[in-house]
Amino acid sequence: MENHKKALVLVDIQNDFIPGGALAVNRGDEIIPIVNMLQKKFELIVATQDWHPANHKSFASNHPGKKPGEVIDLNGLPQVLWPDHCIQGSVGAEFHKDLQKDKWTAIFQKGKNPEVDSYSGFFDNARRGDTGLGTYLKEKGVDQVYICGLALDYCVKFTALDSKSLGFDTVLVTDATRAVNLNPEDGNLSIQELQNAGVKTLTSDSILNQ
Ligand code: VGL
Ligand code: ZN
Repeated sequence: MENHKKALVLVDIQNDFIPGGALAVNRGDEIIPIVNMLQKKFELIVATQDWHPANHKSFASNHPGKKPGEVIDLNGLPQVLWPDHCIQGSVGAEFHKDLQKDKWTAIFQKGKNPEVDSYSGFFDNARRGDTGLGTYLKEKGVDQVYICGLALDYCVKFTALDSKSLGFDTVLVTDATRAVNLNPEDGNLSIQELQNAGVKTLTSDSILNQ
């Protein structure tokens, strides 16, 4: 086995992305027991948290006449409009109650600037704001980043792409994520896009059995 320093990054496993939540990801709850088992295999675990002010411009409600799912131009970037979700301090923004949290060493919040969305746990969508996650992992000597969470076609995908671009050997745990699938193939296309970018894909059983 190679001598890697590994980290597990848990992306946005928050109530609003779980069935019953404001931006529910179909079968998003199914990843919770898998993620909890995965956590037993890692010494370094961090989480990201979507954390929006109520006036965030990714919310359709802040654009009169617009509906969730429509795409607008937001300060020069295409922006999918979402239902209000993960509002700072709300129950929807809390991590799922069954998610094990005791081993986490840091939480990186994102999406705080109302003028730009932030799918990646590293940078905002304009790649200007930086959560500090990349510096944190480098300071810990991490070279291999395992990624799971919600949602595959948005925050998980962009977190994995940024991880790879920052030079981390990056692994997506394919059964520990679920997609929004605004278009039914978005999840599958995301996996292809990640593989094309050099992100590796593994299922949890291969990690749990090693
Ligand atoms: C997410 C849409 C909007 C995600 C966050 O966590 O994938 N998706 N905000
Ligand atoms: Zn969001």
